[in-house]
Amino acid sequence: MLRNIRIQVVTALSISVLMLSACSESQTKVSPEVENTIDAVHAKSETSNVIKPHQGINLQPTPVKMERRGTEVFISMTAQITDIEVEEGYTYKAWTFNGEAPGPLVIVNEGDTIHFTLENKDPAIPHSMDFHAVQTAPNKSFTDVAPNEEGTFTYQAMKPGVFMYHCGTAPMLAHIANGMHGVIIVQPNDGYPTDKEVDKEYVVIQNEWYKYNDLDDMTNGEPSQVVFSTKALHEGQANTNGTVTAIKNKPLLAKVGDKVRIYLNNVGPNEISSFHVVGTIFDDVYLDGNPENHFEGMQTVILPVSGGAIVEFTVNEEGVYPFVTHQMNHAAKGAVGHIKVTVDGNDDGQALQGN
Ligand SMILES: [Cu+2]
Repeated sequence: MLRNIRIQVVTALSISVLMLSACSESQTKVSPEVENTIDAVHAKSETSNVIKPHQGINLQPTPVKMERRGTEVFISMTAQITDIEVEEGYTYKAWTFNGEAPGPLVIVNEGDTIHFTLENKDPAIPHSMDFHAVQTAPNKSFTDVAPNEEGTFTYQAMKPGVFMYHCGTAPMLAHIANGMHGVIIVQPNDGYPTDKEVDKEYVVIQNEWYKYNDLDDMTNGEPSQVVFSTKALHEGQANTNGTVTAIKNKPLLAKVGDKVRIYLNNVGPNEISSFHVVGTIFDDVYLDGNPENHFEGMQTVILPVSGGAIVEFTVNEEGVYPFVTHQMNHAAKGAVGHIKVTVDGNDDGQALQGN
């Protein structure tokens, strides 16, 4: 038993060191060609590929408005142009919901009626909202809202889960890849069978970025960054954008012996995710976040684009547990985060290994 544990520890450490070195190499030892590309992309984002009406616009993030009256939920969000740091020193003039990319976390209950208002603060192009959490005719409920106008739509969230939302305006790929995506959680009325076992819970979202507003690269190219972000589910948790170092610099925290739950979604727009937490096996998994889709003992969970899951695992030993998409080329482009496990569950302030 002890021997097995030791093998697991050594394996976890060596894999994490490998990944950390791969990741830090991609961030610190950038070749001149890549540097030039980044400069070119950056320059482009400031000039040619920023459509004229967006030049000079950088709206501050706007809090989501949400009001509940029984099972009627009134949600107001904005479409707005806001600068998002994608990687240190590289800012992307993103098309966003509420000035975040991925957009703000939305949480409703199974059976709620959602009255959703989109305020389009973009002076130039229409935007829209497609909630995967609802069943409705898209040509009536997910329609475009014109620049400087508002649209209100009503639908019900009848199935529990961890769903993607995104702008559905054409060309949809450009709207999603430029930052208009996010997650809506529909909480099951009867909860999950493992609710009572869970000590800590977090939300993690994967997305990827391409050359600025370059539909050809978004269609035919490879992502320049693949990233994780986290959205605060409880007070005191970090709320980050899809930035290469976001979760690397702000690890998720847990205490020795905790069962950790992560609500996951991969908002793409193009690449699948193979979500794995180094040094653990998932005790419980709910694919798409539906309590009926209960799996046990999984090492890696595949998330199709727009797919969600809840993963739960127990951390029995103090240390740093990296999480990755196990598609290593994507981990090397940024999709690495960390869970720091300490005796008391607080950050001990020590630098993460390899940083
Ligand atoms: Cu849009």
